[in-house]
Amino acid sequence: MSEAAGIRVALSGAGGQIGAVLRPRLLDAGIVLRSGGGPTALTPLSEAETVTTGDLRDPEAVDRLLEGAEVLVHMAGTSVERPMPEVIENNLVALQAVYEGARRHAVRRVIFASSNHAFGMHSVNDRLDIDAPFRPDGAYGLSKAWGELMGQMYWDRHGIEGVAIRIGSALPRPTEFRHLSTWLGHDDLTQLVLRSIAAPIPGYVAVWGASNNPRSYWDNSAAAAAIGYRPTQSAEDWAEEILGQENPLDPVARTLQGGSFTTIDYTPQDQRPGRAKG
Ligand code: 15L
Repeated sequence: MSEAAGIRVALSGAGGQIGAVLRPRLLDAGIVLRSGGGPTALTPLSEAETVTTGDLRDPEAVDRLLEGAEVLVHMAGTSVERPMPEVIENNLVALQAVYEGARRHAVRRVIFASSNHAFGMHSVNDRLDIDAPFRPDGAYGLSKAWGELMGQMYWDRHGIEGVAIRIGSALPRPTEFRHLSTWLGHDDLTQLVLRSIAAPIPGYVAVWGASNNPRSYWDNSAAAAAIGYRPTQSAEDWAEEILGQENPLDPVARTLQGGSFTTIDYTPQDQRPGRAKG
């Protein structure tokens, strides 16, 4: 059991990759869980879990998910680079529907799955603190920047508390060179979400979603301390193995924090307006 025990939490995106990791772990922590699986019909994992389905652009689906919830953990949406119209529907239109639902149901706090890709065009040589400027690496990253600002706005205008978790690479283990900087282990992910649910916060806060990686691109000291997040996992435990492998990224993607996302539909330097064509 944890300090989050007994809190009524709605989890959107419960049928997704991160949702699947979180469901049993939030239940183990004593949370009373309502899991929204989008189009996927989920089977409750225990008596402490109820399940819903539906497209979150539909206010009735949002109502089913948020009925009785104190906190929403919003993991639903497009989670990879996709064409802008699709990202707008799933990550902007649906997010606003969810926040409006949070107002209707007097949800106290929304935990938003932001992403490192809202900052992906920063150089790998930069170490970003929590106030670093957004530099999205595509439509997906841009939607996460918008989502963070939406969280800030719903706190400022409507008093809904917010935590934006800028998720790095949430994987069972790091498998490639970039992950030595971006990995978020599942134990740390769970701790981060539980702290985001239960910690007292001053309204709206952002935090980097990363483990305790010595090669991290992000300085999480202040933000993590603010919610009492103390990561216990480190990508460095796999460094020897990973450094012996080839880096799968192309030469440009290796230089930018967002990795492979940064060179999707990318204009090379020598083809940009005003640049000499080589
Ligand atoms: C993300 O935000 C994505 O959802 C995930 O698929 C990974 O690409 C991850 O970031 C990452 O940067 O490794």
